[in-house]
Amino acid sequence: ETIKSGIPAEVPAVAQPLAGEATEIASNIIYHAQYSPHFSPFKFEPEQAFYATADSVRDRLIKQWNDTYLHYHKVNPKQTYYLSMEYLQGRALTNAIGNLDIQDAYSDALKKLGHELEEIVEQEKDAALGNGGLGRLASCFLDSMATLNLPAWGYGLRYRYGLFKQRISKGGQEEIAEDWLEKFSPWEIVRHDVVFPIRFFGHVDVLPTGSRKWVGGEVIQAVAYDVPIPGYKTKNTNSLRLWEAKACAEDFNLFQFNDGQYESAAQLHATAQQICAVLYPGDATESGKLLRLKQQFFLCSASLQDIMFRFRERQVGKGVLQWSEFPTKVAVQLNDTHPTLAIPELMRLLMDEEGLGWDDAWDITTRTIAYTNHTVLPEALEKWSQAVMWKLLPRLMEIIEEIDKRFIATVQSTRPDLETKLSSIRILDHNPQKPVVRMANLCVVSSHMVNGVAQLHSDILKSDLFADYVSIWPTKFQNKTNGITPRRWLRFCSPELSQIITKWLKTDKWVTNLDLLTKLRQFVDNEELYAEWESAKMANKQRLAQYITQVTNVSIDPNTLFDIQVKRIHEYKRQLLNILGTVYRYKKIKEMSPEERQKVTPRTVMIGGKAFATYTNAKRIVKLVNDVGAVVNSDPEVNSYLKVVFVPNYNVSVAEMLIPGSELSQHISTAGMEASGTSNMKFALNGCLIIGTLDGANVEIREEIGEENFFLFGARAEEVPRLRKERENGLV
Ligand code: GPQ
Repeated sequence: ETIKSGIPAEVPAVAQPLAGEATEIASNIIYHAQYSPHFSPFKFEPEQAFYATADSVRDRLIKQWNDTYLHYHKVNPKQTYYLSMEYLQGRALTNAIGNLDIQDAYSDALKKLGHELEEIVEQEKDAALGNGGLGRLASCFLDSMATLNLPAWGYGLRYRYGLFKQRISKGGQEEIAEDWLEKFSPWEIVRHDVVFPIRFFGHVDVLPTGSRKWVGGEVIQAVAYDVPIPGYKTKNTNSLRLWEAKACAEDFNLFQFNDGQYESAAQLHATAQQICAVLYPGDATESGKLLRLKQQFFLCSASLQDIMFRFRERQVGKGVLQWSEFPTKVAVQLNDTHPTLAIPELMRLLMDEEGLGWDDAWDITTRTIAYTNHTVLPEALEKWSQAVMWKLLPRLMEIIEEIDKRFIATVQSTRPDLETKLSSIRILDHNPQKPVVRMANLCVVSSHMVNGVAQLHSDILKSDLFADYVSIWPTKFQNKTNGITPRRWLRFCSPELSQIITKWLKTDKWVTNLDLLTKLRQFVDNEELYAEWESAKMANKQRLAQYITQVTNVSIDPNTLFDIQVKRIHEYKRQLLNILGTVYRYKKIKEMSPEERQKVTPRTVMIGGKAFATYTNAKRIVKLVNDVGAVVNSDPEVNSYLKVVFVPNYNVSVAEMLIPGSELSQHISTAGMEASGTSNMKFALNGCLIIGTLDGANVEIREEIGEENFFLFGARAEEVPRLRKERENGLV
């Protein structure tokens, strides 16, 4: 009735005969457009169509997700929990219907409702709850673990404002708050039934039994928001559980409120709201540092309480609760040191809440926790002020002190040769200027496994950063080279190329097994394949050129070579080297005769990425790229041979457009500094050539694709210290 009376003519009545599954989907979309209470039911423009479509996909996800939960509840397997302060999920609609394998039916259903799927997916905002590689890795792992049918959940924080939106003005980069929840996210399920208390501040009481208890301070509630993570062509649907902070109703002081003291009446509510307000709050101030530490503990405490709750739930009916079984059912992986507090928090929960002794709790904790290191840059290794930790987390600090004390005692009794190294390998750094806790040291001492993220990086960890620990625990350190999901980064972002690969391999199994791509080698001389490949690349380049023109106002010729460097702006990643090289190229072209210019391969240089808001040099580089672009692009002598654009607001969705249209990509960090890099893998997967240094995963990619397909340059990691010294001493 509502449809007949109110909805504009372009929405067909549901009764229209539609074909098969598409019919059902279309009715379901219409149902959501009418009965989901987000919008007026009288409009069905792309925005409403997106939310209604997402709601209908969500129904399917929830079904699978519930079935998966029940299945694992019954089977009770060992489950993996990935703890990460960052998830760079991007958009979810294409991924969800692709993984559910219902793309064609949705596309048909939307067509019948007067919309194109390609247009509808563009309505979705990116969920950017991360900064860069580390956050995107977490999201890729979630997709891959679900696809591999692993019981694996992610835990994170539900930031209100994720990574900022980058706007480019005359002065360079401007940061604007990105409100990804402005309307709402159709993918999350708020779990009013999953709530845990999180304590901050307060003090430690010693009970008559001698056991200790953290009391007082402020208690904030962690509420779970679940995001279903579907695997590709499987029913397995895992959870990304994001915590949101809120205060209890009891903490609202009605008396004060009625007395007109509105702010103090809702004090704790305001404090709670700050916790998940922003991803990576600026930590230049003391209050900023405190807030960041609060976020980290909030994630760790809520996640561990939840994991222990589930362990208990699944042990019910299986006799006496055996905490010693915990590590056979639970693996907790720390995504860098940001969730390190999971270590002392697990100790605390086992001892103070479950009544275990130190030795049992320590055994369980170390067998449960493993740590991934993502950097060797000293400025990126987390250190927290002991004073701040004592104030905010007094019981955890006691436990950390005890871990430190016991570690020192063990080293002194078993490894007297390490006496001189003790001050650097112990956890607490008592330097009088600023006593700190070294989080990486706490992780290494308390984990059963430590890994780096590419072979070279893991080797450097062993030979350098963690060398002394290797002599204590020779088998603790290993390598796990990063990876990417081939679904998002090839199958869905380049349907054109995917179709060609599937056609020539006569199977689409490569989507879950990339090794099969080597079988394309048998067609290495096949002209027909080349022609198809080229036309797919051209289609992607045209789409990209159109996008770049739209966001920069610079016209782009898709027949030029697309030379791309996109990643966070950082001095070690050397965007500066790229842009100086481009200036050199510009000057060379300028000096050429018209005949010489005919021989130049016309090129479009694209550089994109966000600079951390307070990182001055990175922001200068952004401005420089933009300024160089302004000169080059307006020079009529050169601009048909060279154009330079800064791609604004680089994010997951922009990457999905750039990477399929790339022909040459730059991964030119100083060797030894980029732990792995992961966009290099995405470019290579899309048939893009790489110019790069022997750094991070470049080394392994080069081995895989062949030296002849890799433009290698620059010093090797082991040469860098000498070269640096020579230059510092003015020898070169
Ligand atoms: N990475 Cl420590 C981040 O993106 N953020 C961080 O805070 C740290 C590392 C990156 C690293 O720079 C890349 O080389 C890796 O490929 C990526 O983590 C994932 O391991």
